[in-house]
Amino acid sequence: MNKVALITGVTGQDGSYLAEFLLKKGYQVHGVKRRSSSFNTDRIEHIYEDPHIEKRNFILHYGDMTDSMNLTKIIKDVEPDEIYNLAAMSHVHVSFDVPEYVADTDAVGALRILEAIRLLNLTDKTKIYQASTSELFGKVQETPQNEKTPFNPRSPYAVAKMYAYWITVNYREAYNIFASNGILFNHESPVRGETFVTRKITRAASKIVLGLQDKLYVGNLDAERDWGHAKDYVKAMWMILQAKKADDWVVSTGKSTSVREFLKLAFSCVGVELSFVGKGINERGLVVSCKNPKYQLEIGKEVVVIDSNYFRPTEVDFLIGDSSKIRKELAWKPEYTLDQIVKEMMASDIKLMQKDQYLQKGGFDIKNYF
Ligand code: NAP
Ligand code: G4F
Repeated sequence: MNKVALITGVTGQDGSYLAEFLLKKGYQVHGVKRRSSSFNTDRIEHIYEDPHIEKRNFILHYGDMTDSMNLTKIIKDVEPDEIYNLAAMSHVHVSFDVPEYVADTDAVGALRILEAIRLLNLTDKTKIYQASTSELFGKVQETPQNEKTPFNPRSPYAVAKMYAYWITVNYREAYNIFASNGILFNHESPVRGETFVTRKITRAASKIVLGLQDKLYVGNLDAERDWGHAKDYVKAMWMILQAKKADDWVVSTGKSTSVREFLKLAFSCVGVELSFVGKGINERGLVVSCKNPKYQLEIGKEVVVIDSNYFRPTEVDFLIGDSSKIRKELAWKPEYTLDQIVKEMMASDIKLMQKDQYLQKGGFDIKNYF
């Protein structure tokens, strides 16, 4: 019998990579997606199976983390061996605008899943992975951060995720559920949400060199993150549920890079060297050289500017993870370097923007005609 997995947040960056990964391993994969007024399934189009196919391995269910009855019914119908709870309002800055919604989705949502497992008497059958985050460390108490580092959350998102973390530990201890937290540091990819800083940069750098955008407005250039690749991190999620016992695990690369450095890396992938001048809110990124004859960028052109609207009321300045536990006990290690991640993201966005450019010049997308 194939194992059965249920993924909440299957339409997101991680959900889509995880679904692909588990299908390759022979799982039957069920995904929860929310109803939206336009298609929200771009990231899973390549693995989508039409409901009319008789024996499907990839099945989608409408659902929402704020609806206990709906989640309980899905879990009752699917009886999964493994649940990956990835659904969340995952944008830290936006969480300051919608704090109550974030608490409902990210905190109580996790409780709803755990409680459904308990009420449906699936405690011995169903393992659960909770998508915890390095944002829990917030204003860090020690460096690097590991499983024992105290939490110090700095946003409504992180506070909600802290509840989800502890309720997962509590259900493990109280009801003996195989419930584990993956405390994942930032992970990126070509399908990263467009408003997270890495993707915002790779999209903008692509548009700027193609002449489709003048400049990029960003916030805190000094922030440093431990950036890995989503593909490596979904593998860790699966490994966490294959461990001998439920536990909590830090997943990270162990290297940290500033937003400023990430910007330089992204532009350098297309032959453009940037230099930063000025301080604080007046800092700017200028073109120093452009080695790629395909792109006509003026030397000295201002391409990065600070906009204080992108600063957060409380910031997480610096994160770097110590993932020795998962490396030692589960033999996980990241395959991708940051250079490879940036190159992959830039290549993908250049391709995407070239298509946009072609369409803007009056070309047509063959897909629209059929
Ligand atoms: P993402 O791309 O933002 O995806 C979030 C997913 O959750 C999407 O499928 C979204 O649906 C769904 N969702 C949001 N609100 C929902 C609701 N009320 N009911 C049902 N589904 C809902 O996030 P990600 O980067 O893949 O991250 C996956 C998980 O890991 C999240 O819980 C995130 O907080 C956590 N995490 C991420 C990172 C990272 O660096 N990526 C690091 C640590 C932890 P739509 O597609 O319809 O919006
Ligand atoms: O890319 P970000 O928005 O990611 P952030 O806040 O680190 O959160 C991501 O990683 C967490 C794991 O640690 C996840 F739990 C969470 O769900 C999400 O996936 O911002 C990264 C840094 C921040 O310090 C931010 O202030 O980049 C800085 N930044 C500077 N300018 C910007 C911008 N961030 C965004 N989104 N947009 C900017 O213009």
